[in-house]
Amino acid sequence: MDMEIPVIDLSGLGNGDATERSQTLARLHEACKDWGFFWVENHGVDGALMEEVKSFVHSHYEEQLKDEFYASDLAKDLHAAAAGRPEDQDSSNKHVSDQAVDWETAYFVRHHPNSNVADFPEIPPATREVLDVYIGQMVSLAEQLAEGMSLNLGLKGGPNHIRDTFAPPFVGTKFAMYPACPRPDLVWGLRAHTDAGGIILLLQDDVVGGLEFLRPTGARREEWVPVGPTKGGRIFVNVGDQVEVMSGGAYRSVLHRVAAGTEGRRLSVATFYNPGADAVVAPAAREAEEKEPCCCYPGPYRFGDYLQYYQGTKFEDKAARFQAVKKLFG
Ligand SMILES: O=C(O)CCC(=O)C(=O)O
Repeated sequence: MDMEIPVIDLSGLGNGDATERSQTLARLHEACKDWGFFWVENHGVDGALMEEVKSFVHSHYEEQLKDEFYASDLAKDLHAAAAGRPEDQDSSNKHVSDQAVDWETAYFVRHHPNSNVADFPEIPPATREVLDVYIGQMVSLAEQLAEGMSLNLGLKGGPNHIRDTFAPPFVGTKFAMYPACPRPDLVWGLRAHTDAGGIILLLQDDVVGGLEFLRPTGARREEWVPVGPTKGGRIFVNVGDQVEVMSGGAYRSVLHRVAAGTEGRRLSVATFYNPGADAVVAPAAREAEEKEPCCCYPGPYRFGDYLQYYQGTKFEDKAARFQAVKKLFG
């Protein structure tokens, strides 16, 4: 089975050439159906703006987060284990690896429907303006992908089906750094999970990899696929649980994790284009089908209820979560 992560050139979606548009939509459909994650290029997000965001994340980490992170109990435990002090051997290994911890330092900025950037007074006004423009472009990209997915799935609400269901969407960004880790054998950068929401757009580090996705490779076999650092201003995309539910399983949210590494700090900037808290999500009817959509998925439910349940079960089995949500909320 092909292990090259798809790269989709999105210029074909809006350049007025009907053949290119249908080929690009077909590639998007294959990537969503067979992978659940893919790279996009010529995506309409300004490269210089992406660089400004990355440089903000690096300096914010150096100035605000790094010292505190390395002073944490987790960092002290791992440094002790790496130094191999006798009292830290074995028991400290278990101590660290048994804990529900991740070797990351992150903060979450909400943009829509209301911004919480005021909670981060250390982000200067000029950077806030950069972030606003950047997020505007990321939302346009997410909407373009949502339109393509709605069309490809033939959803009854037409090209705006996903967008209308999410409205007003929740948009937020997780700014994360995975600092250099002295004992990456003892801890994950981020434990394996699927994402709760809709469409996730990731700026990846230019140098340090670590993100891995689980992909079926044949009958009952699966393999972790390393994503690697970004190339040429590409953006990494994956679909969340709500897209899986709405598509009735045609598209799947895929389990992913981040490996900690000794190499050096790794940046990731994940923008989440999700349904609003009161949006009602359910398997969506298809234009071509008379029958009711698949009943093995939960829905209709309020996304806010799903999210609350997800927060306590993020690192647990997705199928069990879907069943529990079906029982609890419909
Ligand atoms: O750091 C990454 O590349 C992925 C982060 C992620 O999966 C998450 O925050 O949910």
